[in-house]
Amino acid sequence: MSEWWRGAVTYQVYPRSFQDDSGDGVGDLRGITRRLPYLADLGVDVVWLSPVFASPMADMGYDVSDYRDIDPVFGTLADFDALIARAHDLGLKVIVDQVMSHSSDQHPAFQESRQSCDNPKADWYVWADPRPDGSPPNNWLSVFGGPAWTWDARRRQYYFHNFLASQPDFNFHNPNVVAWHEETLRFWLDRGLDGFRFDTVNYFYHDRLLRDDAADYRVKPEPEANPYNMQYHLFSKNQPENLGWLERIRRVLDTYPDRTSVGEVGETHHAIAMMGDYTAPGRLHQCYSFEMFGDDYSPAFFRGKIEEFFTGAPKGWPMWAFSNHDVRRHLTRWADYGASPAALANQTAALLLSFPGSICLWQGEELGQTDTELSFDELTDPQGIAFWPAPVGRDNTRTPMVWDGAAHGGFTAGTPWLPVKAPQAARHVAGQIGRPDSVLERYRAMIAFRKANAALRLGGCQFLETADPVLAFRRGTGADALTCVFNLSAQPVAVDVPGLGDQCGPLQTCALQGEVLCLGPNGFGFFRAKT
Ligand code: GLO
Repeated sequence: MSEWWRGAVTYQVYPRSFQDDSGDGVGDLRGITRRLPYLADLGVDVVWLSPVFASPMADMGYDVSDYRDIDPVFGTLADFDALIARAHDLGLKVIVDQVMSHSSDQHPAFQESRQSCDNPKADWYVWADPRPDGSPPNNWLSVFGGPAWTWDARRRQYYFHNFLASQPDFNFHNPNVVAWHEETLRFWLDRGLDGFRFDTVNYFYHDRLLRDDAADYRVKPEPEANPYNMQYHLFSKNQPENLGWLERIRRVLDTYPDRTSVGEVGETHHAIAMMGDYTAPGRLHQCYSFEMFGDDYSPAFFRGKIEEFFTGAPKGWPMWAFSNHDVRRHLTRWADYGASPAALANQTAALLLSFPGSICLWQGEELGQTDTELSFDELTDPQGIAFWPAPVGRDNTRTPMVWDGAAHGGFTAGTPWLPVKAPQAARHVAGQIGRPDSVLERYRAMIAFRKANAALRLGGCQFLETADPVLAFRRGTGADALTCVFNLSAQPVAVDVPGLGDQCGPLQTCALQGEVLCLGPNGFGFFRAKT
């Protein structure tokens, strides 16, 4: 079994927004297939597709109504097979989001389950009687607002949903549910898929006793925009039974050669420890979380997260990302730390792509994209609408990929489902390709540099003691070792880093004068250690 995924670079495609070939304003599989050479040229190893399965799209595909078919808006199973074949021809792997914790309420299993308390699917979802006063069985809340329980008049019971009421949670305590999900995995693996990104891997199981979540773990005393963040989720998720299910998933994957898995840990309190636990030997290959999606851009922050992971889980494997389809783009979040958007984009490319673990890029970050400003009327995301005007940013980051200077950035010949606006429209692929100083070409150079250096992909990571705002670490050992130094601020800084060695790598924005390294605003450099 090859471990090709260790240290690899994944590129997340949001199918609705990547390339529309049909002209209906929504991206599709044929559009993605047409653009695969762009991704192969960029040098990434893996393409991760956000969900493409049949769905009423209440949560843009994270609400699946048929786990074994493609939604017509994206194409057909034949289009999917063609995408995989083309990707493999180009040397790219493909993984797809699997949203197994919950389905759509339109899924036939839920439709059957809600009919009565004794039908064959009655126990496939989480049903519970009301309390004597008619209220929900406990205090569990939904991530998307309101209680996590919705009343069903026919069954005269509540059903549980961690997300929308139209996303009922499966009951993983039922072995038939687990076995059925395993069959779905085999269905896609048999088609040649290289693995999965598993949505919300800490949400599969719930406490059978339905005990109340706690309110004693508040980070801030004042109310949050989302009351979900005012609870500590001891019982609605994060159950120990999750681990056994991850081990079963791994056993399925291991019956196929060279597959991988990435688990998304959706947790605010102990996400790093959970990533380690969930990637212990025999469990998932890699885990991903929201840990680097906040506002902090300090040396202590990055050092703290990376050290915490590898100290706690020397045998685990993280996947790091700075942005995705659920959060504001990092060039928007960290704008205050950038001398200019381009300087910050170049630095964040170099920083992320020199981290130990695997790396995930979010579509458009290689163009230096920022969030699109949208009015309330333009929003489509239920979370963004529920918590307006809190900066949730899911629509703002999901606007279409910008390919050229044509209408709608060349994304569609129709009317795009989310608008392409200035200044994002100007940062198009066609205008950056072949221009060595563009953000796109710097990403390409940095991806190639990581690929060419085993120290960056697979080497250990030792942090050097440098003062703020400098972050410095050594990757790998011996003659291959590289020292990576970053000035995480918009002001120039000089720093004394003994024994740096020779400058190397494609993206230097610093000068070495004796032992003193002069780093420009957002400057950084790579050095080959002297042996
Ligand atoms: C993050 C997912 C998110 C979905 C949610 C429900 O957690 O990527 O987009 O809305 O998980 O499936």
